[in-house]
Amino acid sequence: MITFYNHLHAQHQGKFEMFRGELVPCFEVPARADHVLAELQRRELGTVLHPHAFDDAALTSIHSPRYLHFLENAWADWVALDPANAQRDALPSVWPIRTLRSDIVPDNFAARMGLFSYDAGSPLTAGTWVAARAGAHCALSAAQQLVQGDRAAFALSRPPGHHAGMDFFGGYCFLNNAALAAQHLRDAGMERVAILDIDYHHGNGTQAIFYDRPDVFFASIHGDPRTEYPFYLGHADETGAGAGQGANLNIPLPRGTGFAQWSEALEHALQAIRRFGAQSLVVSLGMDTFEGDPISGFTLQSADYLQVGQRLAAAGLPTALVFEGGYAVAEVGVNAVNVLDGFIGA
Ligand code: OKP
Ligand code: ZN
Repeated sequence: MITFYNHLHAQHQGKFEMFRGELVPCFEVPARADHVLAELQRRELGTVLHPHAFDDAALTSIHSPRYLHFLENAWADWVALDPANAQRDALPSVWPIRTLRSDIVPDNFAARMGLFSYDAGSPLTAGTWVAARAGAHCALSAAQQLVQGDRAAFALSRPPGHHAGMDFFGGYCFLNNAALAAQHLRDAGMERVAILDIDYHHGNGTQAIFYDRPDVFFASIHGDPRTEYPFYLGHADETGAGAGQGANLNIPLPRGTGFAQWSEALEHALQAIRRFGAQSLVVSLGMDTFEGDPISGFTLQSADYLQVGQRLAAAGLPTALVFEGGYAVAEVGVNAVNVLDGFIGA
């Protein structure tokens, strides 16, 4: 299995995120991807390649032009406010919630940050655009590999993507890598594509992007949004809208859920994907279902991920695996590579 990796991911390196009224060190750090890379190389699990080149137009298949324009220029705009800003990350602090207008892009930078985001946990840094774009290219490259006939490919990208919507960032995510991969498969002629999101957190961005579409099935297994981030989406009654009715499946599970219950949910989701008749599969591969994850609540063990990989492979579809969360930094390499190992061995 080919892995696409670009060292530019490390250009996105947030310092602090807002948590319980305090700025705390970011959980989403460059070392996460580097541990996965090191473990891949240690086990000699396939080739690691630099992603193919894509032009920025590839990003507009999912994201709005005004959002991409904002993201590309955000750091320069932030530093233009005050040269001292070069030493600190940008965080939003005001948002156009219900009754406020989101159709006018404000001239004020802080107001623009709020228009295009939904939380204060996702610092925008000097290298965010460069890193996120390189990550998106990894996901597009993995999808392209399936188009060329490969059974599977892995996008080892960060920052993650599944919380990013058509025109907003949040939850450490800026560009929706899994959505871009799925759309690339559609554009290459695969008529029905499925996305399976097994990150601990609901992939609200991905769901929203495809919610009214019948051609991309979205299934997600995640911590119940009544208590878990991102809180405002991911309930079981969200089944799609309009032409997309029936093409969205949410399986929320309570904090404390272990592998036995979780893997039943996985079988349920894979069955739904089979019934949908998907021709290829994109997996939002979050490793924060691990028992030792510092911000999550499931209790999967490292060895369980071998089985996860086997079950994903058993679906029998060309599969692009896209790295998402996983914040137990010391273990994230072993856990992610166990999924790949299980997949390859199946
Ligand atoms: C991104 B991905 C922790 C609060 C939670 C947002 C979590 C985003 C997870 N202090 N902040 O789905 O792994
Ligand atoms: Zn997550």
